[in-house]
Amino acid sequence: MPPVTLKIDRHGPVTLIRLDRPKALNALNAELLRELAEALGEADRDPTVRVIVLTGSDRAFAAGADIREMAGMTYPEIFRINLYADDTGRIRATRKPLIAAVAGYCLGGGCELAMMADFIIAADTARFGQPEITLGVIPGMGGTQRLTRLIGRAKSMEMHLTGRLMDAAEAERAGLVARVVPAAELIADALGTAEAIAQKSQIAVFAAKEAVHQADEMSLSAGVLNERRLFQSLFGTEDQKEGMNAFLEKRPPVYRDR
Ligand code: DAK
Repeated sequence: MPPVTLKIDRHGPVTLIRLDRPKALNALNAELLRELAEALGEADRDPTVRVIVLTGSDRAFAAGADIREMAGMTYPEIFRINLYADDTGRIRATRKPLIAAVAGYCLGGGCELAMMADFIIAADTARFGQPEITLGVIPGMGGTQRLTRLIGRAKSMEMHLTGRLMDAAEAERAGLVARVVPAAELIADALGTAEAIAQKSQIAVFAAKEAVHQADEMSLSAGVLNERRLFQSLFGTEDQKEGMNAFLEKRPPVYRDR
């Protein structure tokens, strides 16, 4: 069954997934998160896909989790069904590089979803926030943790306590996004970035992604040791020989993911 909340296109080695609930500004409901987890799992399993770009519309990447879906739930119910937890775990476990290309509103669960990607490229129209406090709740998909790690405690705390939004320029200064581009160029820029990653050795790409994410989980010394072991392990690949020999021979490398 094709997804009803997503639009999925292929651009060579890149899968472009668009959140597609326009009437609700792409609010994330259980169906969307399940379909997204499945689409990312399929892209991960497909050997012809090398990088994934996740985007929304010009108006909203996603304006949060679906307030309509949650509003009437009780604590026993939301606890028992563990709402959204399995699917966000599957989304977070995506092994291939995942770029969030964000335009317009990127709020609440939408901001949390964007932060689950490996990095964010923002249009100059993007607005980020964790406004859950204005609804009498707090984030529940990692917002208090990931935003704090990305932009530091002072700014994260201010955003969580006031619910204020941050524009793209501030998000770039604060370290939430890798780059800001004109809105009209967002998808082309994200696809170009994805294409550049797709040309690299996939083994080195997996190692780099794993090592960077470990920075959130490990002490500095354990993280540096882990990085060194990953670095050393890459000398067991043909791609390391190809990459270094190609440099010395002044030619572009041809990686075979071996
Ligand atoms: N949920 C449901 N519908 C939404 C929505 C949302 N988050 N955001 C917008 N919509 C709907 C609006 O209700 C409206 O629908 P109709 O009235 O036309 O039927 C339509 O999208 C267009 O929105 P507006 O008419 O409001 O458009 P405006 O341009 O005037 O305003 C806005 C845009 C983004 C400023 C405004 O829509 C807004 O403030 N939206 C809510 C933003 C928000 O508070 N987001 C945080 C949601 S709470 C969990 C983990 C995490 C979470 C929950 C559970 N578990 C682990 C269980 C996360 C929670 C959240 O994200």
